[in-house]
Amino acid sequence: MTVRVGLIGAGVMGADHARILATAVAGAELVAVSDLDAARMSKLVATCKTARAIANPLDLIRDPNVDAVLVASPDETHGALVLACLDLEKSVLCEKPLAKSMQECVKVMERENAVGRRLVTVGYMRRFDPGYVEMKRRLDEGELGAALVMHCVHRNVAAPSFMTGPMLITNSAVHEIDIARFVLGREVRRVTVVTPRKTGLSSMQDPQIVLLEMDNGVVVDAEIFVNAQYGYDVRAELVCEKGTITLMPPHDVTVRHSAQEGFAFPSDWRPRFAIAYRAELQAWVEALRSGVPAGASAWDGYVATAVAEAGLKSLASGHPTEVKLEPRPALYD
Ligand code: ISE
Repeated sequence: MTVRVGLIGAGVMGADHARILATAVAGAELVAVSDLDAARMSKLVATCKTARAIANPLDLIRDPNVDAVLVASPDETHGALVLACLDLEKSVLCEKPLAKSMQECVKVMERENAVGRRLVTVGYMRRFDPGYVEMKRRLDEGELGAALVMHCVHRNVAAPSFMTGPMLITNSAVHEIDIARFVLGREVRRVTVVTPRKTGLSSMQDPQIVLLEMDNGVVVDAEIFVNAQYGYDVRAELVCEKGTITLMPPHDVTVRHSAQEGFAFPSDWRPRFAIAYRAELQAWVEALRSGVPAGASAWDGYVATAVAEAGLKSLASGHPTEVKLEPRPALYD
């Protein structure tokens, strides 16, 4: 059976998902695209022979020819669209973050629990990146002993115009929060956001250092710098009792020329996480066919947003902030 996918959002990520679905994922077909920007929607539909335009996203969700929905619209629209999918018991892969507040994430979990089966996947694609997967595997293998510290770097070339200081946490650092939970298998108990000297190339507080204290004492430090200029650069090093695990730089070759040695950085996350995005979409399609969920759940989406909200409080107050989580519903065990 081919899964007929409806896509909401024809922006940067929506267009990339459409391209990956059309060229690199087996068992799925993009049948509909929705975007409030009619020109953008038509442009994407024109590149994809199998899809038609449906202006209203709720009509797309209701369309009987749409089996499953991919949400890649602006962050603040995610929660309502996921809830609309759950009302019709349709599976949905929602780009991060799951919703704009913890309360809205709780509503999503309540609605999914009322249905009684996992229908929501959150697009924390780093869980499918071979480097992070291997980091987790080597830690779990136990040879390096316990994890102690995780150092993370998250640098973008330049922030889009809609980005604000708090969005460094809710839109960018959420990836570090999710991947730290994934690799370490622990929850975050306290968050502290430290604000270094600001770059003069932007008016927002950039960079920010997000410190996560995990419930087993591991400390994660993540530098989030979204106007770093030189390239898209994501790094991670896990310091364990008997050694370290470091992500490899994401390039195939190093070039020596004119008395220099070097490699090119990608300009954004799409090439850097190309393998992860493809694997995430393929796993989602396979999960739809098999009924066995894969990837980040609504619970994971809720926790990332809850930790980010604690981070926002810390950013505002300058103090460490405790993370308080709801009990985890059995559906996510
Ligand atoms: C963007 O929305 C992403 O999800 C990227 O992975 C991240 O690196 C970037 O900072 C975000 O703005």
